[in-house]
Amino acid sequence: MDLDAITEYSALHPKPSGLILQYGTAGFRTKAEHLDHVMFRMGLLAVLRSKQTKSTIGVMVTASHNPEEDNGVKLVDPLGEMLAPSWEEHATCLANAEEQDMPRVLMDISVKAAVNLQQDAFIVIGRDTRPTSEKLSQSVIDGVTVLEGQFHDYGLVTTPQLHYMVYCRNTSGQYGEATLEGYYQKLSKAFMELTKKTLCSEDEYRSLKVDCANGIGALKLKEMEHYVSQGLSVQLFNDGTKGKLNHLCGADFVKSHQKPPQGMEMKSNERCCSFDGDADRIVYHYLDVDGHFHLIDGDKIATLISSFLKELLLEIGESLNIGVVQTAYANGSSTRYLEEVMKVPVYCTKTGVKHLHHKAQEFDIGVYFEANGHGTVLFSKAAETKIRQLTKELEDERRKAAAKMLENVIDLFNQAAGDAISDMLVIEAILMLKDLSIQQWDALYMDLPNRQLKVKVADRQVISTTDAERQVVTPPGLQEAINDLVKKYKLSRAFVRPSGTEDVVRVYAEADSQENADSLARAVSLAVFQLAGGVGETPPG
Ligand code: G16
Repeated sequence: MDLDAITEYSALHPKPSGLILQYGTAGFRTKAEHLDHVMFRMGLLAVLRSKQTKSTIGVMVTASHNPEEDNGVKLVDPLGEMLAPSWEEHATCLANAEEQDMPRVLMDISVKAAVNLQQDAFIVIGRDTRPTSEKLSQSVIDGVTVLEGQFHDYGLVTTPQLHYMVYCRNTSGQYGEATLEGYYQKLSKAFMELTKKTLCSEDEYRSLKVDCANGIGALKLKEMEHYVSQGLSVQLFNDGTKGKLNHLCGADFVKSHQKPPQGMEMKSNERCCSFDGDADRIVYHYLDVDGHFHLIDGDKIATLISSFLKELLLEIGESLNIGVVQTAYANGSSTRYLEEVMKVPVYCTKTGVKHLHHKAQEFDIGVYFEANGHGTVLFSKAAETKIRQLTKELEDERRKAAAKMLENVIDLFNQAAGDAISDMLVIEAILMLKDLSIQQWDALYMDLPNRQLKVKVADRQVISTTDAERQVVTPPGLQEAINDLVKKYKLSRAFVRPSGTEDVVRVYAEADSQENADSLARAVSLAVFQLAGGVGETPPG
């Protein structure tokens, strides 16, 4: 390792002294102007990780659902999954080392992680459409090159597309071809195969309005459109030509405000969906004949998908185990429906797809979705092999057709990461195949009214939690206060947790009516403000 060169180049990407950042829920996220040194250092770290794993590592420059002024970076591990927890710690140490200490910290990491510095390294880089992303990804490249890593810059891609590229490269193309063309071909082939025999030829099932959050999803859907146009026509809104990224639109806005996105023409009963800024989340929505807005979030997506998968398995006559993984944000009605009506085991993990992904790997078929629309389905290697074998061996036509369908479903899901484009195609295929309208899907169960709020505190790390974030440990007294408030409402539940992507504490409440959910959320926000060092305006309570 050429420490002099590292020191020299690092000086071109200086760390603002005293700035401390944490590798959070989805990497580093903060105002873009504070991130140049982090990008350079993540370029360095990616090279070490690549040498250690003897694999291609991904670096994605994005702040996903955050405002346009923010940016962020996360590393993608060999099978397209999120960075291993021990390396998250290395990332935090390296990002926070003061300028003069940085080369030594880098050396320490390479010793601790037993990195063979002679090994070659290969890094793939992607970025979203934020105005700051191009320059920041150049800083990543600077970090990679000073450690003599090789790289390929994919430029503008969705986050899940970059995860896909990493997975493809590390499986020698077995998972797919590591190009955008390869991604579009793989998904569209599976989608067209799945839907070609659908009896429903009505136009209503074939067109979909997509709110692209003024982000990268719009560019990539435009590129993909012609591959699937015989099966689905998509009409794009908030495609980035006028509006600001994630502003009053996109999956995060729609889910947290429970409102239609601005800039989208919605007629009653039309099927609409929203992506987030880097197209790894999707939620569906529609207006009913009375003009009321209905949100179909990640919980209902998980329900639709798992019931379809269960039906297919029944038809094939295979008893592979299915598990659904959620977080504390999952609506109580969804968990009840999955467990009591569908008889599917449900597990709760901490927020962050890395936790859900990990849990979902324990099943033959692991369905994971956060309520915010971030999720996918994982098939174990054994399950995948079994299903592919059955498509060849089965003689009974119905069973064989069901096995083929399941094989296409495997290919249609992005098994490296939650992916709005891939999830959208799976959902559209299921709705076509089951001849379901969006209203029928929505009617599977009634969500409990809920509300999410944010509270500003001086230091959000004063809040620590346990029990998959459903209980507060510190500061003392806060959990007791929440318990007392929850007791005042029927069918109620509330929890708070520090965000890992924004400088806020998140508050979630649900209850028997919207008025009660709102009132409980406000009361809990006030308790957080009073007991956890709130700053700025006191919440109304
Ligand atoms: C990221 C994570 C998600 C998480 C969300 C909010 O989403 O990938 O798993 O639910 O942040 O996290 P927090 O509540 O900790 O701020 P995205 O779409 O922004 O990458």
